[in-house]
Amino acid sequence: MEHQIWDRTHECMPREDIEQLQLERLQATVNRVYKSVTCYRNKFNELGIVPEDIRSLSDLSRLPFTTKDDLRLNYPYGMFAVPLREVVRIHSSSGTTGKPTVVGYTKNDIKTWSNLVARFMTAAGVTHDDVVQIAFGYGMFTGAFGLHYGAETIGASVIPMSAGNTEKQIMIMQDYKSTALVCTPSYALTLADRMEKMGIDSKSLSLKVGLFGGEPWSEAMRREIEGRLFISATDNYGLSEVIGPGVAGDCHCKNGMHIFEDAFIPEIIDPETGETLPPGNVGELVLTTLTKEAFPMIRYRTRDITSLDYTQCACGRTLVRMKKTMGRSDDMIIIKGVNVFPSQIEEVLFAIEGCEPHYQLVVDRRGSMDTLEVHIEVTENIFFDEMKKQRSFLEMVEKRIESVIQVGATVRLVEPNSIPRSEGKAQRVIDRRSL
Ligand code: DLL
Repeated sequence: MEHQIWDRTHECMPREDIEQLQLERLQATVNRVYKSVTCYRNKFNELGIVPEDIRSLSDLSRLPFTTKDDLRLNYPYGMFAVPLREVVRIHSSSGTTGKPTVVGYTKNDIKTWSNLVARFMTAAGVTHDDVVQIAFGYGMFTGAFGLHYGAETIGASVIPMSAGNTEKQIMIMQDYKSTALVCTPSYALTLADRMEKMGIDSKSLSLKVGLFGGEPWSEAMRREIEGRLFISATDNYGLSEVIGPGVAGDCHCKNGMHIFEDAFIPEIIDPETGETLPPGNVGELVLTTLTKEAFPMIRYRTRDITSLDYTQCACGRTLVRMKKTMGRSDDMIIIKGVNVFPSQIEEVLFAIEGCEPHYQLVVDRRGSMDTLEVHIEVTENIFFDEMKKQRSFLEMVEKRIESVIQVGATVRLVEPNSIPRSEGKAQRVIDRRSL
C-alpha cells in the first residue's frame, strides 16, 4: 500500500527550516496576544517581558505558562484574541469541576483545523475512497466536528452518526459499508462486545481503519481492538484548549504520534518545578499554538504526561513524535507516595487470560491511609469458578499489578458486564476520597 502524506511541505521539512518557521510564527503570535489579550499582556508585564524579547526559540521558556485556571478566570470570552464578530464557532471542554472552558474559531481557524485533521487521517491511511463513520458526540465536544471536517477535506464520505446507539452504529456499519471508524478507544471495545453478543463476525464488515482518540489507551488495548475488529487501530491526540483533535496522530509505523510542529511548539516540563526538560524525558506536555487566530495559546499546560522523540521516523515525516500519553497528571493516583496511572494497570490486565478489557480503579481512604481497589470484569468461567481457583487467580493478578506499580492493590473480580460501558470517554478512576 502506498502511504500518502497530506502536506509534504510541512510534514517533511528539514529541522532547521521547521525551527525557522516556528520562530517567525511564534514572534507573530506573541505580538498579537500582547496587543489583544489582557491576560497575556498582564502576565508578560509582571515578568517584565515584551514581545521583542523573543529572539530565538529558546526564549520560549521565558514566557509564562497558561493554565486551565487562566481560562476559567477569563470565562467565557476573555482569552479571545479577535472580536466576537470574527468568531464563527464556539466549543467548550467538559470540565468535571467548575465552569467549562470556552474556545473560539475564526473562519481561517476552521480551515487550519480541517487541514490538520486531514493530515493525521491521511497518515492513518484514510483516503477519498473511504466511508468514515463518526461515532463521537456532535455538540460542544470538538471530537466529532474536527474529524468530520478533516474527512470531508480529504474527500471521504462522512456518516455523522454521533455517539451512542450502539446497535444502530453496527447496522449502519454493515449496511453503509463503513471503512473507517472514528470514536474513543473504549467505545471501539463497546462496539466489539456488542457485535459479539449480536453474533456478528467483524470480519464480515468493511472496516479497515480506526481513528481513536480523546482518552488514554495502552498498546495492549490497541492489540485487543485490532484483533477483535480486524482493523488498523490508530491513535490521535488533541485538546479543546489547543484546537481539538489535530495536534498529533499516528502514521502507519504507529511508533509515536507526529506533532504538527508548523502549528504547535511542544515542550516537556517537570510538572513540579515547571523547568523545561531535555528531549526524551518524561514529563508534562506544554503546547504553544502558532497559527490560531481566535484563541492562541501560549505555553498551555496540558497535564498530559508523555515524552518526545526527535529521531527520524520511517514514514518520511520529520515531525517530532510524542509517546502514547500515560494519562493526565490529574488522573494520576498517588498511593502511599507512589504515582500510579490507570494505563499501567491496563497493560497488566490486558495480558492476562480471563480478564475482560473492562476495569475501574477505586481510590478511597481508610483513616489516613489511601487504598486502591482494582475492579476487573472476568470471563464467566472464572467468575463462577470454585473459590480456590478464583482465589489463586486473584492472587496472581494482584502480584502482577504490584510488580508493575510497586504498591499493593486489592483486586475485586466483578461479573461480566457490570462495569458501565463507555459511549465516549471511559471513566477509569473513581476517587471516593473527594466525595
Ligand atoms: O478530547 C480532543 C480530541 C477529540 C482528541 C477526539 C482526539 C480525538 P478534550 O475533551 O478537551 O478534547 O480533552 C482533552 O483528552 O488533554 C488528554 O488528556 C485526553 N486525550 C485526548 N486525546 C488523547 C489520546 C479532546 N489520543 C484531553 N491519548 C487531553 C490520550 C488523550 N489522551
